[in-house]
Amino acid sequence: MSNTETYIAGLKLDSYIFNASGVNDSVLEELEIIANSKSSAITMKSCTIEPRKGNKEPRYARTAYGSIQSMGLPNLGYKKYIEFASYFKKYNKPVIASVAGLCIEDYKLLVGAFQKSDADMIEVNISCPNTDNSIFGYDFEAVENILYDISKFKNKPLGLKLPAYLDSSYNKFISKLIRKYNISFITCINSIGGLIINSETESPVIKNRFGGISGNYIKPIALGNVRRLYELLDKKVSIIGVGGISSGQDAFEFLLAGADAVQVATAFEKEGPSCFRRIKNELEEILESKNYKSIGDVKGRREVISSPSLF
Ligand code: RRO
Repeated sequence: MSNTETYIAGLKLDSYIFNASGVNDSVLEELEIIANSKSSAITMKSCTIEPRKGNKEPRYARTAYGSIQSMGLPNLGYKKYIEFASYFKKYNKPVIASVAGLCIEDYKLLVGAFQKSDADMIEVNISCPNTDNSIFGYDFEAVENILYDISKFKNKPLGLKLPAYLDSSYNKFISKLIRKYNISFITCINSIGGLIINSETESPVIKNRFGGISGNYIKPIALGNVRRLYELLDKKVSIIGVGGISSGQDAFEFLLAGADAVQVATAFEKEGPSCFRRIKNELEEILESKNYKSIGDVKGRREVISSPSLF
């Protein structure tokens, strides 16, 4: 029997699959559903210093190949998520806090607060496509300022939720900063800004018109980012892949590309919490059919992807 246990930043996860920040994870009742599912961790909604209502509805739409949304960071404010981190300890799976600053200075307060909380890891979101700010992750000076401020706190693993980089030179820049500031894990990628138009109604499918595109549309871009960063970073930096994972086969492709675990967003919104068990089971079946006993067995085979002899 194969198993999909894995490690992120030294913390054990019972399976390779868990929820991505941003889908049905803003309030206690929603988080409780994730806690009771086969998601191997509980990732909470990215939070800001003050609570936010988010953007006008309709702000989420399922579409042919995934989804578009402009949620606009609706959240209860960081103090609530600090309470939730304590509450969810009893589930014995890692609780991941996600923080999103509206300006560079916010990150210091947010990360400092979660460093003193019961959260097990902190994902620092520098890639939200739906606020009035430009995406910090595309401004390397801003990223360096954020990292300088937050890397002073040393106790809990810190990760960066990255935007999609569409040119490898950007992967190189960000990997230098990740190494310089000893970031423990990265989550790549966030949704990618775009527009989806319904040709029947002749209008955009969400109120805000533009929004973050997720699901199948972005899977190859996510895989490319995971692989490039896997090749650029020390293997001590854990990589969480996200972007279009809705089956065990998708998860297996991310594993081959270099991801240590994957998060699920669009498929969770569409299918509900059963997706975590289903994708885990499908991944186990693939591993078994290929005679891999564990995630570690496949990791040893990853360099095959680098080899031109495959083609
Ligand atoms: O809340 C959002 O609009 C949102 C966030 Br914080 C994010 O990181 N990514 C995204 O697609 N939407």
